[in-house]
Amino acid sequence: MNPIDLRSDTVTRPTPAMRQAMAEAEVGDDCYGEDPTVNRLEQTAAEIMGKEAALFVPSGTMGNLTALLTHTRPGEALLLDAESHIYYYEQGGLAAFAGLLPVFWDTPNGCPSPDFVRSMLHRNPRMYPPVGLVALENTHNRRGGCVITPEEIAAVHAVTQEAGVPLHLDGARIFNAAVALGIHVREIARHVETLSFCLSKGLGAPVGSLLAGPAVFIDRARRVRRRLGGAMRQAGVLAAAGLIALTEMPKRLHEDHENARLLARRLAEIPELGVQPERVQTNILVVRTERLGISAEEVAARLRERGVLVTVYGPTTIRFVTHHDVSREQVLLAAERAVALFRELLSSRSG
Ligand code: TLP
Repeated sequence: MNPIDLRSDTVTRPTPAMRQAMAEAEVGDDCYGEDPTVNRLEQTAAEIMGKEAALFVPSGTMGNLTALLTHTRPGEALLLDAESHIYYYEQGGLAAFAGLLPVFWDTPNGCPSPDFVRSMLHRNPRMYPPVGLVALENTHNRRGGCVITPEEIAAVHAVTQEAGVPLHLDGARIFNAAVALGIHVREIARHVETLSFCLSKGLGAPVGSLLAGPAVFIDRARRVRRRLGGAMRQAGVLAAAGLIALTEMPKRLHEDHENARLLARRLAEIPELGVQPERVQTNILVVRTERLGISAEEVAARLRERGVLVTVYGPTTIRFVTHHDVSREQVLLAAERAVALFRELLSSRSG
């Protein structure tokens, strides 16, 4: 019996259409700018995001790191959310490679107040390192896939623009945000100078992310990507899958959101978990496990024994993510198994 894999939307396999497009892709050496499929992917991505240009990179991590290195200089401060992916999960690249000092806000949906940003951008330069970049994340991974609205981003952008500091968006799941808000991704992207976004998460491509922004920025980012070893050759085989991800897959993301909400409703039958289904906006559900009486690691191990895979997100939190490769039936089955396990754990505690 195959386990129901809810660890991440990164676990999806390429669809048959993607595999066929990969097999048939027209390719060339992208370091000479001669891969027609990569060029088409970059142009399509730029158009969709309403930016002048885009750059194909192997991962979301490299997209973010390339943005940091292109926008900033060592010793500057990077202003970002305390729970952001750039800080938590990118192996300290901001410090190790970009020499940046992280300075945080900490808000429920990961979006700072414009006043806070203004105060940080106008600190005494004789005392504090200058802020070289402000970075947002939408949807927000560690905060449970929540969404920031274009209005919230625009309010922050007004402040960063006034101070002449660029605003970058880690939009790994920007399509999930747009679907949840019922708007075009461009409506989100227009309020930031640059953004990275992933083809390999909810959109189902096997590999690849894009960094989009002004043409002069992308020219410089292309050299940074090369420095990082991220310049590829006949990458059209990957871009071919990416084009399908970008153009075909966003329209089904609402199914993942509905499934996550369904899962949350089932788990909410156990009040000890504190799940609030109405707060599930996209395809991510973070659940607190402290009242189950065992560690999150153990909860994940026990779920695995029952054929449900989740990610441990902290000592007392686990994460479920819905995606293209799990059906509604599988999500309901996973919920049923999880509820049964949690009930057993609670009754053995009270008994
Ligand atoms: N996130 C992964 C893990 O690294 C946690 C996941 O399973 O969710 N930004 C955000 C918001 C992300 O969630 C991720 C991946 C990335 C960037 C990095 O993308 P990759 O894995 O392609 O480097």
